[in-house]
Amino acid sequence: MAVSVEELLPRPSVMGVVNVTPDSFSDGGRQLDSGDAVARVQEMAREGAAIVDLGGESTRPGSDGVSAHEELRRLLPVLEGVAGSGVLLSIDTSKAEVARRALELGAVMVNDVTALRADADLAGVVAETGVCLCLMHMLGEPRTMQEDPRYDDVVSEVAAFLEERLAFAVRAGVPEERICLDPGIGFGKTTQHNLELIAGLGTIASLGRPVLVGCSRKRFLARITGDAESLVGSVAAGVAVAVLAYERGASIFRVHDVREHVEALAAAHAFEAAA
Ligand code: HH2
Repeated sequence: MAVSVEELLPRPSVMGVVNVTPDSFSDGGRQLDSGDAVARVQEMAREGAAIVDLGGESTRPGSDGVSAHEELRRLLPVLEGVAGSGVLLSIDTSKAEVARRALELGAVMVNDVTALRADADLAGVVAETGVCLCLMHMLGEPRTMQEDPRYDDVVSEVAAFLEERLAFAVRAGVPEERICLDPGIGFGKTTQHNLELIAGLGTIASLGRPVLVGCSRKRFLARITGDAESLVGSVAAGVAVAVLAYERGASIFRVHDVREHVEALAAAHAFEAAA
C-alpha cells in the first residue's frame, strides 16, 4: 500500500471509533464483546465512515496503560473478524508490537496519541509497511494530563510540536504524504484550550498535512452546554464543533456517532463547494 492520506481519506472523511476496552470514557464496556465490536465496525462503514479506528487501550484522563499482550488479546478477534471485509481500519496504539500485528491483519493506518514518543520501534514499523500515520499532540500523559495544563499560546505551541514530530517521522523514514496531524483535543487541555485550538485550526492546517480532529463526546462539550459533572459530551455539540473545525480546514473527523457526522459534514461540504 502506498497512498497518501489525502487519497485514502479525502476531505471531509469520517473515522468511526470502536474501543475494545473496559474503561473508555465515552462507550466504556459496551463494546468489550468482540462479536459486537465487529458488528459495530461494519455498521459504521454502512453509515458512511471512510475508516474505523480500533483501540485496545483507553487514553481517557486518569487511565493507566495496559501491556501489549493485553492490548492484542482485546484487538485480535476484532481485527480477524473484520479482515477481508473491505472496511478500512486504523489502529489506535502507541506500541510497535501491537501495530505490527494489526498491520499484518490489514490495518492501513497507525494512530499514535504519543506522536512516536512512546515506543522507539513504532516509526520503523510504519515506515516498513508503507501505511498512513496520525501524529497527535498530548501534554503530559493520560494519568495526569488534566491536572492544571498550561500554555502561553496553545495554538502556536501545539503547531510547533506537530511540526517537530512531522520532521521526526520523516527522518525516521515515513513519507510526509502518509502523515496527518491532530491537535489532541482534551489531551492536557482545558475547555478554553480546546476552543482556542478549534478556532486556530488554520495554523495547524498551514503545516501542509491533513488535520484530524477528535472532539466526539469529549467532556469539554458537556462543559460548553452547561453540564459541570458529566464525563461525556453531547452529540449535537460535537457535530457543531466538527462542522466549525471543517470550516477551519480539518479533514478527518474521529467520531462515535458516524451517521450524524457524515450528514452534517456532507452539508458543510456542499455549502463550501457552492459558496
Ligand atoms: N481521542 C481519544 C483516543 N484516541 N486519537 C486521535 N488521533 N485523536 C483523538 O482526539 C483521540 C484519539 C479519546 O477518545 P476515545 O477513544 O473515545 O476514548 P478512550 O481513549 O478512553 O478509549
